[in-house]
Amino acid sequence: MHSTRKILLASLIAAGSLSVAQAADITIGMAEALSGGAAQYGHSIKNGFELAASEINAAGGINGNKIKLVVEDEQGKKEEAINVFKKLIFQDKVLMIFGPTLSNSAQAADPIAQAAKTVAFGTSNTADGITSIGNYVFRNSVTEADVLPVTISTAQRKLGIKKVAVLYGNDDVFTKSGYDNFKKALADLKVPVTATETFAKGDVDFKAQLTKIQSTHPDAIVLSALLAEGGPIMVQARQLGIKLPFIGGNGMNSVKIFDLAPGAASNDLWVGSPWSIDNNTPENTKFVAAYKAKYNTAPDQFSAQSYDAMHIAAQALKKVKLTGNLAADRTALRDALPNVKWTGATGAFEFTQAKNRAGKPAGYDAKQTAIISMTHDGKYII
Ligand code: 1QQ
Repeated sequence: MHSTRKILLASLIAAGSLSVAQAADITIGMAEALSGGAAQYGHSIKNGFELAASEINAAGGINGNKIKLVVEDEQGKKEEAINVFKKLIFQDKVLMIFGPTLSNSAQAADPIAQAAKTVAFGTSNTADGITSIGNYVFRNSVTEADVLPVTISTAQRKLGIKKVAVLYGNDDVFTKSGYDNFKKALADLKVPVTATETFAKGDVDFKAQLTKIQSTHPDAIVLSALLAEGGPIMVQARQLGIKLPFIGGNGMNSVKIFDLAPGAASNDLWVGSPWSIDNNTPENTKFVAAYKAKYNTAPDQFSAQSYDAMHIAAQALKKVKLTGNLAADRTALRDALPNVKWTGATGAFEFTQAKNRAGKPAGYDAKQTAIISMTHDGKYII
């Protein structure tokens, strides 16, 4: 009996209808920026995924199958994100992909996943329109459109700002979308803008823009930037004697700013956040303790969102009866994901359906009751 079964299994494998790897492991791709300027975010994101996967595997995996992560560095570049997505989808034959890190890369690479009917799940993509790409595109990152109006109204209340200057990167999908949403929030809340200045990826000298801003006497500088430029911008502002508060978006919501703009340079930076280390729910307390034990450093919102995303995917996977037919399994996972409800480190979570540009149902956005908090000199204020 035993040997007959073995022969049957062997012949099925030979016929290509069953693969040993699929029976034993659930292979998930992770495409994040692990080198270059955006690696400041990518490593936190990777840590969150790996922590959650190790917890899930230690608890027996998904219906007995272990999660296996295939990790790729997309370098924070859209061309590289496309390459890595192709490798994961067609060569590694992953069930789904987490990533990429930047919205700029997601806008380029997610259409590859959509065309291959493979889930692309972003945990840090906050620009408008990412999930409009299609119905295999998901994210649990709370968008700039959701967060920035709260950031501005909180800054009005706590800082008493009456007028602001705006500085943003005009060649990146995220920084541009952040600008659009800041502009709208400022108009809605009737906060006049004294000056609007721009910069580009890779710029290193921001003194001309900052000097112009300074001459218009704003109460704060609204900044839509990634850390690679946002750090030097804060340093140079302080060198010019500009002591104004900075109000940032998701790109500035990282403790890495305290390394890039050391000491007093990063004082008075205010951001809205979907997560706070000080939120002491049972789920977050467990996450923070497990993260510190594994990595010997504190988590940030990027690792909190990737940690939750892995658990969200695991909930969907538990509902999927894997058949070994990759195309069918990828689609079954896509169909299961929208129904997941999960309370994790970032709070209660569910998805809401996005629309594509023609107004038809497309991918899925986080519908999260965000904990809006603000970092200020390294401390969160809830
Ligand atoms: C985006 C972002 C960045 C800050 C991710 C690291 O929010 O590109 O959408």
